[in-house]
Amino acid sequence: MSHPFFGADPDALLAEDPEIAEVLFKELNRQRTNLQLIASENFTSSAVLAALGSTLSNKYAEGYPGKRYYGGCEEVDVAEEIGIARAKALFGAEHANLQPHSGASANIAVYQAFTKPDDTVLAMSLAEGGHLTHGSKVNFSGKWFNVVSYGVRKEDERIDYDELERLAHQHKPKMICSGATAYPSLIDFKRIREICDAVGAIMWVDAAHFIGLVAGKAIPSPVPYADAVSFTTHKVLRGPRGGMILCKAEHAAAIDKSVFPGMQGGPIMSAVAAKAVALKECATPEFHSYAKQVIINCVELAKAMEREGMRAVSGGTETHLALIDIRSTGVNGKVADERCGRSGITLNKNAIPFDPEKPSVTSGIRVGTAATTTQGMGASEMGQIASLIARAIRDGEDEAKAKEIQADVHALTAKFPVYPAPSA
Ligand code: DSN
Repeated sequence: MSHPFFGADPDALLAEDPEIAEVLFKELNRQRTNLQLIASENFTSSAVLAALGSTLSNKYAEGYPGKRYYGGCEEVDVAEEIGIARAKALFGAEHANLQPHSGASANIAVYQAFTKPDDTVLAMSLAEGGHLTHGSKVNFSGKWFNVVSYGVRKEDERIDYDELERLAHQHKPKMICSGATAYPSLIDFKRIREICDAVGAIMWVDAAHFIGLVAGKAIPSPVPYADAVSFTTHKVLRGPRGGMILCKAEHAAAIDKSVFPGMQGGPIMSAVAAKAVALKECATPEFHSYAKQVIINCVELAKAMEREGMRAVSGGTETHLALIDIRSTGVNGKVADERCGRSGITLNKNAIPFDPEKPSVTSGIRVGTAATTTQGMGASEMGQIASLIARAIRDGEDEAKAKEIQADVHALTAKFPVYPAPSA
């Protein structure tokens, strides 16, 4: 292939739709110049973006490789087969399904494969770090299932495994879910497997946040223990926006049927191909070093936030994210989020365990190091980032001071450019 032209042409977009081209231009500029600290975001490679913006987007491919409901799937079949093989090899999984459009879609498929409406499911409370799809009352999971929640201990803000075990014996859930969106510590999957076995529950791990660290061999894997592991592909894993499910061979047919035709129609084959590209990148020594550095950076960032007078929930982090209790600043999470945004720092307000504030206000912020580590930042930059966040929380209401902080943010990010500079 000497002419790597796959159909996507920026010049065509510029000529045909300058309004949308301008959005793309400005978003690239925002990502290059501001600090990206949202723990669930990252910068994919240009190779992943090329697969995503390709003609594979045009193809209907309902079904699975070799068993499609449409003709002309011979090329996309190859992409999906390569992706499945890479996922199985990378994670040592018995089966992989790359078709879920998102993490929530993957989770719906897991519920449907293993449970029926009104069944009891044990999952981590959203207020203490879980996810909407783990039983929130405003989500299908909380509406259709009897979800019993477990949480963290007050004294150390780590999962209360004894409570989890007690609840499992009391409620006899059909399925136990572990995994969270705002939990900085490692999860004891062996202990959860033992609890599942004792009560005959399916063990489901929603690994969306940390699967990239598992892929990079930086933290222990849930795959040997779990019946099914669902996740998004765009967080530390650094793939395209989308979902994926790994499972034991005995559950392969149930999971595949649950994804299609149970929950989705045609897969987005450009996203499936882009997932395959990301999985290849994850198997490299460079990605392994990256995953380890993400954690080193986050540990440093949490320590630096403590030096700035704020408290890291659970005493720090063992992963890619830290949850910071900012009550000492006298500013709530909502206001801190807004002040940081005004200062060129993108992060999110987040409830801390036993938060006295409403979920729309919160007493904390969540910070992650997936994106800044992709940029090449190291431990020494984490101190600067903590100081910029502290300045923004303190002074970001004042427009002139917010501009000063923004200028310092831009000076830092200019040293670590992501993607080639756009030419206007
Ligand atoms: N929205 C994601 C997060 O930020 O953690 C979870 O789905």
